[in-house]
Amino acid sequence: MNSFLAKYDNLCNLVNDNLTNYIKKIKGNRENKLYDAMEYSLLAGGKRFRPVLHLAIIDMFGGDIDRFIDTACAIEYIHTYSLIHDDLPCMDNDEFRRGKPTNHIVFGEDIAILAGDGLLNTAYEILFDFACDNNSKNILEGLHKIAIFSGISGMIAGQIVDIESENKKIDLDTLKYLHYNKTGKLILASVLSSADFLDLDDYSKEKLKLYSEKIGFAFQIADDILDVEGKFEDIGKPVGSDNQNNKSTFITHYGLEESKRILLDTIDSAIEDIKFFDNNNFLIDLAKYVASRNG
Ligand code: GRG
Repeated sequence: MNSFLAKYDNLCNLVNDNLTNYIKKIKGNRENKLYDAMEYSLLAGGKRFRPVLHLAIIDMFGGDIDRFIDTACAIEYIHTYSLIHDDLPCMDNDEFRRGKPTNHIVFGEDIAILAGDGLLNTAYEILFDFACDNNSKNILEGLHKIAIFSGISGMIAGQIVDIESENKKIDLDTLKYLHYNKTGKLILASVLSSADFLDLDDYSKEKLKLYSEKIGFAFQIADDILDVEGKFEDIGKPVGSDNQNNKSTFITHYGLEESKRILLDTIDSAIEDIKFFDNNNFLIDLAKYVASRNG
């Protein structure tokens, strides 16, 4: 295994090992369908891309990753809640996610809504615990960014445009706005919260912002390409769902080959941004991974 994959695995395992600690503590030995549903989606797989990115930034600047494992897990809770709600019959009505039946298929719609709500609220319990133990202005600013970028000025703002764009051909600016918010903002939050936690200077934060915006854009183009060219075993959901749901995507706007070119150009540009920093190998390889991932 090359050193990038070994390090990715390491960070990923750290997240996986700690992911359900908080729920287990509350659940104790009681049977509880809500906690089961929350755990089901958390442990159904997933690349852990956002928490890995969060910890990788901490590591690149010499921070102590163990100190930030809880904030990394909280980001994955927010991501997982968004997937559960996005899959609901009233939203995208998807039956598979991460290679397994979606939460509402297994637990029913009522429990799935509560499992999503539960994950979102638990994320904030974790973040507030962290704030109580680390009460300084830069830490609170980082936590604030996670809230803003996953909220109505971020991921939820993208989701509403997505819903309102169903069965419509939308223009490129709207498509970019949608994905900048829906997909990009939580990726941005994962990076910029780390930058705040480490109290980096403004110029470094600006460079990291450029890097993560490009990574978020590339992540979505790759997602659109995989929806055309991927395999169920790798992407964990049926191929061709965007087409079936009549969605505007980067492929419907640019075509497949041009989308691939834009993806590679975007990654090259993100790499230029991160080269500004020392100790940047992992973040360079992470950018390349976004372009070459098959799931
Ligand atoms: C319901 C408020 C609310 C928001 C939902 C993020 C989102 C908004 C929906 C997810 C649907 C989707 C397919 C988005 C496109 C890109 C994306 C975020 C894919 C899923 O993330 P991955 O590839 O998934 O990191 P894993 O399973 O690896 O965690």
